[in-house]
Amino acid sequence: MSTSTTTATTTNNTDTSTGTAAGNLSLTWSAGPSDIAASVGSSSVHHGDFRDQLFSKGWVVVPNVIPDDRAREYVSRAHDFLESFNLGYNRDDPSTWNLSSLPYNNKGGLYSAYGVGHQQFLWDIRQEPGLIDTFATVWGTSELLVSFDGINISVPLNLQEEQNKGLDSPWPHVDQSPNRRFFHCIQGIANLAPNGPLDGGLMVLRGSKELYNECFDRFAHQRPAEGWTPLDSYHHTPEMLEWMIKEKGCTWHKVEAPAGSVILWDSRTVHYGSIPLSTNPRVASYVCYKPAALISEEYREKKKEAIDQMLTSTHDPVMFTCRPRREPAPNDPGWSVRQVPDERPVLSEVGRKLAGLESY
Ligand SMILES: O=C(O)CCC(=O)C(=O)O
Repeated sequence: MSTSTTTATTTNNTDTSTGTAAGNLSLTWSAGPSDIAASVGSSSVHHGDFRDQLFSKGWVVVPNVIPDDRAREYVSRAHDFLESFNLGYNRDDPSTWNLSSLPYNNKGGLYSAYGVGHQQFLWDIRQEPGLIDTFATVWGTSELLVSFDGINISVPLNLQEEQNKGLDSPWPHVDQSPNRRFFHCIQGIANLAPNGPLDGGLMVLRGSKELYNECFDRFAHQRPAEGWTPLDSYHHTPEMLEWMIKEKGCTWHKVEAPAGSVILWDSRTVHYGSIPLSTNPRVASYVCYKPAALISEEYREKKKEAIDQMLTSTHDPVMFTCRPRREPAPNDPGWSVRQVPDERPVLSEVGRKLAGLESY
């Protein structure tokens, strides 16, 4: 795969409104970072590889990125993580597969608490050469920074319990502020266990990326008085979804992926993670890499602080928020067990550069 270095171009591709600080989050929006992205994601350039589908349809599965034996090992270490809380979960005993035996998660298997983003096994996944190469191909540079994202370990639970708690409800969203009307980010899932049609996994709304700008123009009347959120996360209203599906012909698609593959998607593609309808646990870690040249000094410092404090972050590695260490939630039996990884992760030289601790 090509890992050549691209020089950033500086056209004036600015956001459509200025980001304001939301709560204690300060978002720096400058034209620079968007410019590099805008020069990369064009669907009119033919690459002859996975990028053609990624940039045209908005998602793609790239197989054989992580060797099988290591994918299996990561699955096992994910279950080690769940079992290490000693709340009753046992990977080999389906009678223990229930919410009360598991540490706190949301959407039926999404872990971001406990500083999980800095568990050694998640750092080992991020340092996988095949993953780095794949994102280097996307961006045209191997000088990348990586997110401190969490992991999805969706153990099939009692479906009735999941329905009662609303865990089976779709949560269609994009991970991009409606203010950014251009290609900005490619998200990734390192898919560690085989993922078939009934397994929990990524659902994408086919055709939604192309409608990204039109949707927010068409539904401008739904723009809140204070403006669209500056955060890179927007959950679509039922009217928007109905318009995309009924009027524009978009259809939901379950992305199937072999173990050791990476699923990539453009953050403008409407998506959500579905719970398993099979008996197979889903193990998938969220990974996102962007060129190191895109980060500001402010965010480079924030990366160092996040590592120092073992905080898990949102997906964009150069413009992110950290999930604060919080007070225990009522349904958080793991909180008193652990709030950060019991050991600090050991990073290779490559890992330290990806983390932003060392410069390229
Ligand atoms: O778990 C999934 O498949 C979806 C994850 C997701 O929505 C996200 O990372 O933004």
